[in-house]
Amino acid sequence: MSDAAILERSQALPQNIPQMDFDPYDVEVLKNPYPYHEMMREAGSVVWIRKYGCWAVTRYEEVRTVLNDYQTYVSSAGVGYANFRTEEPFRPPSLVLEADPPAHTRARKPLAAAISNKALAQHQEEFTKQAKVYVDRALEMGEIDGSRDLAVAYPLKVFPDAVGLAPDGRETLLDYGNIVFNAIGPHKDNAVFADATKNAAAVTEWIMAHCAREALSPGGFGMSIYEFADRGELTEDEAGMLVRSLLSAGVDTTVSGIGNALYLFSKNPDQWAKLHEDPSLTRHAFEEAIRLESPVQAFFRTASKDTELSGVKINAWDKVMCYYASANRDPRRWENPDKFDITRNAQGHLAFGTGVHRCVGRVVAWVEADALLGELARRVKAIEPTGEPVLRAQNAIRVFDSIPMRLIPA
Ligand code: OVV
Repeated sequence: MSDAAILERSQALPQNIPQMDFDPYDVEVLKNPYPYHEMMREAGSVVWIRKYGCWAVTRYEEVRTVLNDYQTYVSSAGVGYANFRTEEPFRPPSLVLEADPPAHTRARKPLAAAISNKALAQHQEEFTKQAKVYVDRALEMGEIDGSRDLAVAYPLKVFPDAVGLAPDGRETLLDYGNIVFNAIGPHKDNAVFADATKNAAAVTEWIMAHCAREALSPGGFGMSIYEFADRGELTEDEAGMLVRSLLSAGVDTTVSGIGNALYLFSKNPDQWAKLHEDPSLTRHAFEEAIRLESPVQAFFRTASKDTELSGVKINAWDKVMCYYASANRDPRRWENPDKFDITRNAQGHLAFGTGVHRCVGRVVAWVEADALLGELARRVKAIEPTGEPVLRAQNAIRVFDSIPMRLIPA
């Protein structure tokens, strides 16, 4: 939509629909989003974002409703602000993320098989061993950057290893993830997106080369996707595209989840004391951490027809921004929602989404978090902040580039 068309549409909306004037992609908002989430939640069940001419849902109930109705709210027009109906997609669409059933169902199956519990069990020992290596190193250093030395270093070792990639050039995975997730936001007049995509051509070329069969070692998640091609269930190109999905979705998300957990623990020493006392709470604590500091803050859906959502008329092909991070702090759903409490039951949080698109890789995230945070829980008595954490301005992901901390050994 042109700016003029957006203005016209905004002016024509019924009086009772809350219209938001702030820019969700302003750097200041990205760095301090929660007051804006609260403002939207309190304004109404569905709000209109004037700057972009799209809807936003921020309450738990409406986010769930939209995500669970994949026929009305489709992913095939893109899960970012860009509308694939009227705009050329930024990259060839993902076969899973940017697809609807039945194509989505068919594409998801090989991904789910590649990272099934059985497949993961074969890598479990290595994930555990590497957690010891990285925690040993961190304890030796004493003062560390929780982001660089743990939240980035560990996933960037174990995940590409499990996929079957060679060790060289892995930082490119971070650059690519940063491109893909920033592309969820607006592309026009957006400095964050422009900055992330400066080297997009070279980064994309590296990624696509590493999605090829020749780049993948036997026994990894990547090669097991190519086994579907061997059986004629996927074309060679489709297999490559699904490996691209692994590489797109598998790194930044876990880097963020683990880092956000470390950040929360550094700010809440009583919660770390609890975890140290009972490391069997690790999984529970990780779920609570990603409820409160959700790696993916929001994805979009697109209305496939005229519809109504909580009494608000949505037009066919309108974009709807679904705020997982806000649903996860909705006081209508959570008691004391802004409190980090590792003993609370965080089940039902929407950090992995819900419905047919619910994160297919969450098992990998759990294995990584269990291994690394579990090892820390056993061996670290206290985590002390030694400086201010630095948040990255990112259009979709909440991630710290730096979390200075001191680890006190048990
Ligand atoms: C969940 C997710 C995020 C980013 C990319 C993809 C999936 C993909 O399939 O490429």
